[in-house]
Amino acid sequence: LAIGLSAASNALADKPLVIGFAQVGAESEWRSANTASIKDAASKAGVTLKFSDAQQKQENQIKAIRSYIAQKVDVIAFSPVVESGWDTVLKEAKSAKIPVILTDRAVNVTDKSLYVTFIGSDFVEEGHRAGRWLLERSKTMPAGDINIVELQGTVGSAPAIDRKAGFEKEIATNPRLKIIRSQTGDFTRAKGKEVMEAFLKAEGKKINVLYAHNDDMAIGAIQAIEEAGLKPGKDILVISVDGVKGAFEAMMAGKLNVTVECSPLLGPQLMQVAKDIVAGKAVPKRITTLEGVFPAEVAANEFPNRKY
Ligand code: GYE
Repeated sequence: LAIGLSAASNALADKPLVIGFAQVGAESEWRSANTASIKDAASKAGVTLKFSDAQQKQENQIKAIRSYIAQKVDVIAFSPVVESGWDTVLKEAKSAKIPVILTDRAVNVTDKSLYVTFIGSDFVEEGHRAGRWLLERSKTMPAGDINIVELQGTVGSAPAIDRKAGFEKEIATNPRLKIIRSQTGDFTRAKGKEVMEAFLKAEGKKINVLYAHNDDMAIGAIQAIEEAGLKPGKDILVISVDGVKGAFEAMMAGKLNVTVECSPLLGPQLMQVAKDIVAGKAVPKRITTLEGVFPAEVAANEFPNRKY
């Protein structure tokens, strides 16, 4: 590891580890589960956690990171709202010799030494999985175009960029599958509903499929579909990502067709990795979360096993 922690590591044996965590916000069920996982894991690991909520604004996250630098925390961890614009503040952390761990979302920096490791899902793969489910399903659908509307996550965020790219690449293998509208719903239920209303107004019954980058937007959109007098899950197939309880409930009600799992339970891994870094152990640059795909057919069986 390039980051110098030599003197610090001895003293740390008796002092609890202090981690400053800059969270994205509280925009979704996923995010609430992620926050709970981090807080819970910190207390179980005897870690002192300083926690801030950026309300989905990069400037708030930058401020929080600067305050953690000023407070000389042992480790800074954060889930970057968007991918770009982190070079300056990460350089400040590096000069202060505070190791940085990215959780959940990636950053776009040319100097990869600005963070130690990135723990989180493979969002491109999630997009592929969503696309693959639709490719299979399309075999049973009547001939002709299959018109898709897409609800994107937060503009410029890693999951929105990657889930879009993976899905597009996958469905490009079948020319019947066409994305006719695509807009951000900022990962929230309210925006998901609002944007779906606009899609329905513009395209009406032409819409065959909704692909939402997270469950919350899908759940908001399901309401819009019902209010328009259509049946979500039947008249319009609904595909989303995360696998939160609300998605399983929607699947059991027949309103959501499939959710691609993305685990928010990153807390225990984060605490372990932070301790390893401070102890001077080498950690992998990329730690990928393992996850599955849950179609509606298995929802009732899986529901009791869901942890978020
Ligand atoms: O899918 C969404 C949340 O970054 C993976 O952020 C996370 C995403 C998650 O708001 O629900």
